[in-house]
Amino acid sequence: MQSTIQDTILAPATKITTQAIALLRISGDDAFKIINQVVKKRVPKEQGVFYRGLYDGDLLVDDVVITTFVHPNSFTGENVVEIACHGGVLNTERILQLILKTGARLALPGEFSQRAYLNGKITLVQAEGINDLIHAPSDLALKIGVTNMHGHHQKSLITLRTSLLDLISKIQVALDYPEYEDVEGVDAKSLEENLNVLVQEVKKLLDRSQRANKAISGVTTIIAGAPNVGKSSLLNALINEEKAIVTSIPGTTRDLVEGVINLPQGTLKLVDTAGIRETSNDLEKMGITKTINELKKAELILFVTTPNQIDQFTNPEWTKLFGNKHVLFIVNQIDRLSKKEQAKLKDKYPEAIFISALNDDLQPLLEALNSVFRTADLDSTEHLILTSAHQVALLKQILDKLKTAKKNLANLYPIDLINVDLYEAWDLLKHLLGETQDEAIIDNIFRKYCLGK
Ligand SMILES: Nc1nc2c(ncn2[C@@H]2O[C@H](COP(=O)(O)OP(=O)(O)OP(=O)(O)O)[C@@H](O)[C@H]2O)c(=O)[nH]1
Ligand SMILES: [Mg+2]
Repeated sequence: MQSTIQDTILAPATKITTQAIALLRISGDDAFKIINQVVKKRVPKEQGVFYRGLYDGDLLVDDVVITTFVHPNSFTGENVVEIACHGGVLNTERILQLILKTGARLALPGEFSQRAYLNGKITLVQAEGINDLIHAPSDLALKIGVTNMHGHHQKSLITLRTSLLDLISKIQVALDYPEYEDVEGVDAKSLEENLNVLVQEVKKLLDRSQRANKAISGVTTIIAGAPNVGKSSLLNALINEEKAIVTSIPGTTRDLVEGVINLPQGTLKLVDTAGIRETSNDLEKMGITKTINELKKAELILFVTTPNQIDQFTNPEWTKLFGNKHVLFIVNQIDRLSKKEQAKLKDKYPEAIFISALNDDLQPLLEALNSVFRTADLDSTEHLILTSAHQVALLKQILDKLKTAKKNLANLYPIDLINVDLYEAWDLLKHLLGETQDEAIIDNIFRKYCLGK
């Protein structure tokens, strides 16, 4: 049977596992009708919390707490009934089956949010915010999620659209009434200025969103350096797991070893590599080739040395491998030095980060890594940041359209041609605001919103 928006839907809001309480949610016209088929004492159609026995025929299944919301005052905007039952795989499954038997169907991933959106309860940015909040791997993602969920910045998208519409109307005036050349704001110079402001705003929003998304999804971070400096020890210490083999034999690591670390300001996808040196060992050579290839993909490089090899920082053999990538210079094994020797070295190399992977003394590195992501605009909650790939793609297209319009204006193209691109940008902005009726697009957006993904 085809799923429709008229169906009353059901889904566990918590994972089905052994736990004290599990939560099942029912949403749709028939939510009250359905719950009243499995209780002896009626649940009234009003907002409230009710303690009831749940029955399959005459058989008591569980004692539950039922929370009710009446359309339109619920998350989805529909009648919603939430059942807090005793957790436990079998019990939750049995109640789920019982409710399905009485006429609800299992919700598709994200269908509750989709209904909330379709009923005007939340915007797309808010829906993404909820999703981000649930799946947040870092403080940064949490902050963006909760800010967007709250709808703080919807108005900045609306302002953007208003400015664009204003510009389009001015151009339209210039088109319709070419004789009114002196109408304020419709001369070529003002139009250019307005368009420039718009381009700058969209550029900033796109740049901010891309940086935030990179920080959330993970920056590819390569740990590189000569053999035996402690690269694998550093990977293990950072991810708090003995993942890579550590030995005192130079040339231990041959294959790439990967790990992920979530820092408050963002996530790093770490790759430990084979130490680079001249070698006649074929296996080691293969590892070194892998390292060099991996360095090309790096977004951040942790270049590890030791106190007695510190001059490698300026060795052109290394620096040419790094190109103009972001490199953090790390001096490992400082536990081998006295406090006095450490102080002297720190004075001499103020840009280096001194750590001991062996002793888990990594604080200076963790601070440096956090500040790699840290920029004032990501730090504050002042500005809108878009987090979904769909939104960022739309934003890119909008920027392209605005840039084309800008170029055409500068090249003195006919003004109606400029408006074509601006109209297209406006249309895309409507999509970004979620003002689309296209069911396939909406389905696509919401299907990824599911717990436990
Ligand atoms: N004293 C001291 N020893 C360390 C430290 N970090 C690593 N080591 C030791 O240095 C040796 C090499 O460590 P690894 O982590 O295997 O070094 P690597 O850079 O991965 O070496 P390759 O895989 O051969 O390139 C091991 O004996 C480690 O115990 C440190 O901070 N202090
Ligand atoms: Mg190693």
